[in-house]
Amino acid sequence: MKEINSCSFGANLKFAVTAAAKALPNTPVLLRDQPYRQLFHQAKQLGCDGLELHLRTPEDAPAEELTALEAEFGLGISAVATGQARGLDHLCLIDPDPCVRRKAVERMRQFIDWASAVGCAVILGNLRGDLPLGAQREASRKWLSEALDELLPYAESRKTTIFLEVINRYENNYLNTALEANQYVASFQSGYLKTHLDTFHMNIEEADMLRAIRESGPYLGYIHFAGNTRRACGSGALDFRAILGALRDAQYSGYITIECLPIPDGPEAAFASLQHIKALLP
Ligand code: LER
Ligand code: MN
Repeated sequence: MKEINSCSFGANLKFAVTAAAKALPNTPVLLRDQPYRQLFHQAKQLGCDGLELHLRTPEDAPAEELTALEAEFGLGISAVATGQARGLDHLCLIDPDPCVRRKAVERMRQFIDWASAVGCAVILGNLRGDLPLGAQREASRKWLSEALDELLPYAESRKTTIFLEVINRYENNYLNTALEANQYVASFQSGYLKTHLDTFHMNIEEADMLRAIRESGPYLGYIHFAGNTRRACGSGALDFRAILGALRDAQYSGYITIECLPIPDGPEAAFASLQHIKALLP
């Protein structure tokens, strides 16, 4: 395992912000409702290394246009977030209707193709759906595993990683802790499935957030930062110096993506968050 000392830890980290040309209301998307060029411009002005794009479908963002913008602005796309496919198209990988499950898998394949073209990862969060009560509960778990059994070789063939986001119980009713997600990720034995943590969700679910981050080390692919109230980092009770220390201990070297609510507005919340976090870097 490669060694990361405190100096190279800070230097290796990259920062991104959440962005969408069409954002859903009340979602933690900071740069929103503008053409892609303007989203890139704003991310650059904020001093980011990249942005995380939230899409309903890859058809809404031609890959050639986005790769050209990445080159022009010298920014990366950290990941594509897929939750809009559930929110707007009601797709779900464990829907009782096999046609809906098939459409959800196909949408994930399209996202993988798109991510492979622009050089980013694919986030699997709300698209995994909620487990029902009763008899279909175990079948639903199996459907998620079957979907991943199909998607992971495809992702591997496209050299594209899937980030499984750990979400709090009020938004998704399973895979709510880092330990559950890490064990689930490990069961697939694929280098293309990684755990994705989010400080807002962890603050609700983890008895010891710092320990959970440290113990996620080998599985951790990605992390969202927000304050405990989901407002800007530094505005609440979370100790981001300690969180950065835990990420260093976990030998994390990926993106830190700011995903908080756009309060008072997106660029201001992003700026305050980045300023707070960067000042704490070793
Ligand atoms: C998405 O990254 C997330 O954290 C969810 O809470 C959004 O619904
Ligand atoms: Mn998140």
